Amino acid sequence: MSVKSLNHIGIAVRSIDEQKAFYEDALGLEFEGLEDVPSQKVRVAFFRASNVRIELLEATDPESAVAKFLNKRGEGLHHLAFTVDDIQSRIDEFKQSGFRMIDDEPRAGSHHMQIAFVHPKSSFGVLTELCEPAHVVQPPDNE
Ligand code: CMX
Repeated sequence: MSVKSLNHIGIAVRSIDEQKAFYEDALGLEFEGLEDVPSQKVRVAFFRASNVRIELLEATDPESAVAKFLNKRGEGLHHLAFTVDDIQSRIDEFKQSGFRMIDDEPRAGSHHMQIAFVHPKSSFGVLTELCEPAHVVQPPDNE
């Protein structure tokens, strides 16, 4: 069981608009765009820092995980996301090793990725996301 790389760092924010200039202008990171992720009830903004993305998470529903987090803990670091291959097998391995998964099966995340979370109580206070990027299907040579 091993992850491939750090994919992104999730940060819970009350307003993407208020924080965008900090990441884009003050830190000078490349702004990659905005995306709604209905399955997670969030709107996300992406900034590229070399091989890692910073993902700002804004709640789109007061009952969402991010809204609850903001109410309880305020703005700040929300999760670390690691790239994996074959996410279902990784989920099963984490469970077999005794870790508590929030998701027994992958869900749809941003950038067409399949994602699953390890419960922060099981991963020593750090909400940990496994994500498997969408695989681009190459057309046959003769198309
Ligand atoms: N990091 C660390 N600890 C966290 C946490 C986080 N992001 N979110 C909650 N916790 C802690 C809480 O503080 C609480 O601890 P205490 O009992 O010591 O106070 C404990 O976890 C349980 O939290 P809770 O408030 O009782 O439970 P919630 O209903 O808020 O659920 C969690 C917490 C992690 C299960 C839920 O947020 C979840 O399912 N998260 C996964 C999905 C998600 O976060 N989606 C948003 C990102 C989407 C994306 O990246 O696309």
